[in-house]
Order: sequence, then structure tokens, then C-alpha cells
Amino acid sequence: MEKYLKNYFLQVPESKRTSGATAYLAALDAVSSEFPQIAETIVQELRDQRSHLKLIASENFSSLPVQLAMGNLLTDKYSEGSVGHRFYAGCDNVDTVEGLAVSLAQEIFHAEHAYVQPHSGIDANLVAFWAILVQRIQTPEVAALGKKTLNDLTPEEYEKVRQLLVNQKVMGMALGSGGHLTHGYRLNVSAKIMQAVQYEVDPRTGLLDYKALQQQAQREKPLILLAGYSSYPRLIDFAKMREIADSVGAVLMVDMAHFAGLVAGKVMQGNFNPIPFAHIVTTTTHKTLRGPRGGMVLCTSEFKEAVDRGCPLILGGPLPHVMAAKAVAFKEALKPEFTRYAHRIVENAKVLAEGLMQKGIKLLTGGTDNHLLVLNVAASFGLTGKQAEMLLREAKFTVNRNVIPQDPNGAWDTSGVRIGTPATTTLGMGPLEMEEIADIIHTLLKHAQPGDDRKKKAHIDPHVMQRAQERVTDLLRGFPLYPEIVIE
Ligand code: DSN
Repeated sequence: MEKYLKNYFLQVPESKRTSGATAYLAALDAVSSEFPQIAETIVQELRDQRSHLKLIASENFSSLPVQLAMGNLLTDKYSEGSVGHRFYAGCDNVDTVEGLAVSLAQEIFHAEHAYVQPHSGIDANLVAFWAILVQRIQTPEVAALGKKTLNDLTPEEYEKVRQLLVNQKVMGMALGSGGHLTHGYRLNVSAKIMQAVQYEVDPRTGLLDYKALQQQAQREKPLILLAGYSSYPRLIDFAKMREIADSVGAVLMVDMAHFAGLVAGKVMQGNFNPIPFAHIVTTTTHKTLRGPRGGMVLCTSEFKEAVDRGCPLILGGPLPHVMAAKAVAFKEALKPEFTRYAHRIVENAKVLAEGLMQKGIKLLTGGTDNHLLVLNVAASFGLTGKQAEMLLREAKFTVNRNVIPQDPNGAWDTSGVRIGTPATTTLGMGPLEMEEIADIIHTLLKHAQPGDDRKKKAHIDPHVMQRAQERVTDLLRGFPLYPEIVIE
């Protein structure tokens, strides 16, 4: 027996051992027998995530069953194609795994179709873009050829319309307003394969202005109206979005990567649930949904065939081991505990936002209705987002800096810090802990001196830093990460 499991068996009596921890530590020993440094780095990451308070809005802690479902021979199987239609022999078990993930995803989200192969959110968006282009590109030139979709064209016919692809418009939220790079940011592939038009939030309120959006859509007539965000702290009215899309004949695509868990957990219902309103919805599976790192597309039956051809037309071979973990996570998301968890994420975010604002910290839009908030640290403390991120990391908080609308500090240094509550809520933290976090963050940042060169680290009294570190460590002591895994 090697060191990790041996140490566990020495320290933990048999009656307290769990299969998850035993498997996890046995796996580390197996890895260590081949490459000790890799095993030790995984352990180091566990130590790091245990000793720092994770406030990155797009991260979470997946369960041990989710993690362990990925560590097996499913990784060795090629399975291009879709369930029951594979380009390789021997895919029966992959079919079972993928089929279960698909039907659980449909059940969670009440979606007509689910495609669980994308390796990430960006991959899911590419699959969705291509499916929309294939199905809906209806220029006079294509219509004149008498064909319904791009896939119905012969290669010669396709050559005649190829250049039209770049004239198709996607209208998505600007990065500075809270959108994602793939929503048409000028350097992203989304803005290269199509014409990208960006909509912004109202600069006075930081909120989406549906009337302005309607007018812009009327002017631009996009093929795709894209809703969704990475750093917008409010709800989106998808019924209104669909109305706008319909009024200009656009496809409504929603990227719910950040809030999929809040949809699954029935926090976002009615007009705020994108599924009944969007033609096509993409997501990651590892954020609020608390699954493995990966992506997914949900769509109406119109797009099913084109979406299912994602691999091999857009994606590399599916990752069956990750699809197994997605199935496990989806099963977890169907439990009543998950619904309670999703509601607590938002309750915690609201308490945290309130706590920060009461101390005078400026938040974009003046608060939150979802799992994230964005602090304007430039306006509140004269710091750049990068300076604040560094100080917070030293104080044992893991956060990420974020651009704000018309950010004077640019995309690298930024003026904002985005924080979110999915991970701390998974640990079991509640309103009291959120108030403590708000107080530690405020006390720390108010003592920071940005200095003349904002490119440099901000200065802080070492005693203030030490006190913040102690308070974070005290807080974490009550909420250990994977407590059943005993190392050293
Ligand atoms: N990188 C993710 C986030 O942090 O929001 C989005 O892709």
C-alpha cells in the first residue's frame, strides 16, 4: 500500500472510511506510482482549494462521485457520431452513458433535445452557431437554389454561397456589459465567422434596456440574437428577448453557462427560464450546475439533427468519461437538495451584496438577483481590479478581476472584481458567513494604498493583511472541503 491510502487507513478508523475517499486516495497512489509529482500536485491543489475561499463566480466544487466517474477506461473509447449512430464499433456502453446523460438533461430542463458532447462552453457555442447557420441561413441566393439548409447544397452550390456566411449577424452582449467573448467580441472566432453586433447595458443603470435592444435589433436584423452573460448580476427576461427575436425573424440563442444550476434548481422560472423561449440554449456543466468541466446544447427539434452532428463536424471525439460524470451530476441536480442549494446560492449572493453596499462599496447595478456581483473597486477604493485581485488572493480569497462598462483601466487591469457564491454555498456557508466575508473584504480593501503606478501591487499594512488571513482561515475551518479525504 502506498502513502496516501496508508496514511488514511492509519488516521481514520474503518467505521468512518468512505468509498469515495478510499477510491480518491487509491487513485492518487496509482498515479504516484507512475509520476509522483503529478499526484503531489493534485494534492497541492486540494490544499490550495481548502485553504482559500473560492469566490470565483464560474467555479464550484463537484462531488466525489462526479469526479470519480471521470477516472476510468471510458477515456479510451472513440465514439464519434451520436447515440446509436457511431463511426466506430463497440460503442454500446458509451451509448448507455451518453443516452442517460441526454435523458437526464432533458428531464432537468424540460428540453426537446439535449446534446452532451461539447467539451466546454465555447465548444457548445460553436456547435450552436453552426447549427443555426446550417438551418437558418436563408438568403435570396440560397432560396434561389431551392434548398432548405446548407447541408442540402451540393459542394458546387455551396461554393456559390460560402461568402454569405460572413454576412450573417450575431447580436450579443458586449464583454464590458457582462457578455462573453463568444458573444461577438471582435477578436473571438464568433466575430470572425459572422458579423458581430454588440449590445450594451444602459450606462446610467448598468441594466439591460429592452426598448433600446428592440430598436437595435430592428436596425441590425441579426440572424442570431444571443442572450446570456458572464458578469451581469441581474435576471434576463427571456420572454421579452424572444419577442424581440421574433419581431426581426432572428433565432434566440441563450448561453446559460453561468446560471444553468439556477434554472435546474428552479430559481429562474417563468420569463427568467430560457428553455421555453429560446430556440437553442448552450451551457457549461461545471459552474452553478456543479458537474464536471464540460459543455452542453439544448435545443428544439428543428436544430436536433444539426446539433447532433457537432462531432465530428465541429468537435473532436466525445469524452465518454466526462459524459459519465455529467450523467452523475444531472442525477444530483434532480434531487430536492439541489433545488435548496440553488436557492441558497442567490440568498447568499444577496446578503453578500447588501453587506458590501452597506459599507459603501459600489456594486454594478446596485446589487444582484443571481449568483454573482461585480465590485467597482476603482470607484470604491481607487484600486485596479488586478490590484484588488492580488490583495484578496494574498488574504486567501480566490476571485477574478473583471471589466466594467467603458472600463478606463482596460481588459487586463480592469476596474472591477467579480465574485460569486456557488462554491461557498456548496461548502455549506450561509448568511452569517456572507456578512463576515463582506466585512473582511471591506476592511482589507479600505486599507490598501494603490500607489502612483497602478500597474504595481497595492501596498497594505502587513498587520491588516495578517488579520484578514486569520479571519478567512477561521471561517474555512468550519466548512472543510471534502472533509472525508484525509491527507497527511
Ligand atoms: N471563463 C468563464 C467565466 O469565468 O465566466 C466563462 O467562460
